[in-house]
Amino acid sequence: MDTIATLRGKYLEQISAAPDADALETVRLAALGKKGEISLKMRELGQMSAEERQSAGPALNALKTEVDAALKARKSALEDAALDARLKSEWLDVTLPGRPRPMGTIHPISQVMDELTAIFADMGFSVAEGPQIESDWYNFDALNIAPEHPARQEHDTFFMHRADGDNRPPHVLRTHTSPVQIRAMQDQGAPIRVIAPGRVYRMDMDQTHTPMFHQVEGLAIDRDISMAQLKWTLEEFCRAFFEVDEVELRFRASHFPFTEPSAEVDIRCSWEGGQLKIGEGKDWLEILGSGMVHPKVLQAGGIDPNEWQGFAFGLGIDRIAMLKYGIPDLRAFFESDLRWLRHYGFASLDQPSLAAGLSR
Ligand code: 2NM
Repeated sequence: MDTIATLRGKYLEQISAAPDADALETVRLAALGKKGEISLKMRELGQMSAEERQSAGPALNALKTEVDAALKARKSALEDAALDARLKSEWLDVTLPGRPRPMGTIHPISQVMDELTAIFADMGFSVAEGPQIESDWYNFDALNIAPEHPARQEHDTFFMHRADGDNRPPHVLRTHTSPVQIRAMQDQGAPIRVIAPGRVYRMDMDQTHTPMFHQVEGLAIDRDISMAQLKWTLEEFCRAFFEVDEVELRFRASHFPFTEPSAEVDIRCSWEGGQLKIGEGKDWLEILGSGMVHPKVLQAGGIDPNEWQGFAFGLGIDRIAMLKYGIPDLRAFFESDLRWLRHYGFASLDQPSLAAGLSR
């Protein structure tokens, strides 16, 4: 049997040489485990004479305490070393620049729609939406567009296919957002103030026309609404949209089936060096159509024309987007060319609000 001094030397050396927690545990079991060498020695105390026990007891106890302490110290030294190693291998340089990620942009048409909506919302208009495939009643009849009107002929409007023998009137791709206004009148009644922005379709394709384009129409019905309020509303809109202090509008008599009287509206501008300036100059730019809603159209919307009257207007979103942001070619709007979208697109976190100012 080893002496206490031998045991002490052996285990303290094994403890300090243990390379990791597993090895250290093996040493602990060999020394202090249930069948460990020191534990067995302590059990032998019972068979000793009182004299022997008096010298061996305290010595063994001291040995046990010392080995125990050495195990604990080694354990914490190994843990410290492991943590140091992790910190060395897992460090992170938080000063490195971020990796750039490709970012999408807001399409100019979406941007302009959001701008329009913010401006008209501020004037008390809500937004209405409706189907892009319409019955010909909502798209034409309700708007006082007679069956013989050129817009109802095959070459202007996209008609949906009907099965042979199905003689119901055809559905069409809406040619304007006016059917949304009819639906809004039917749903909400009078008084009403709505705008209807969205896609419309006409069979037209050249330098300045695409078969799908975007329109916003406005409608305000009340007991005593006149062209005076129409004029103020449109001036206020143009001032906010083009971000100029003064605008001048010119109303030219015109004709639409759904309004009476009707007016086309021009805005004063100048073109100098290819640069458009709104609100000053000698030129006029046609920007929208408008008028007082025809009594038959009010009737189609379920509103009594003897009690109510109001104005309506319509303008092309694509065109005013081109004017405001200097975009030269209409067709590029719908080509999904990423270079074009990055150039003319808007940052997604830079959305229009009247408080922030409308432009970037
Ligand atoms: C325009 C010109 C004039 C218009 C009419 C209506 C409705 F449904 F309320 F009668 N909405 N929009 C209208 C009037 C549209 O676009 C050039």
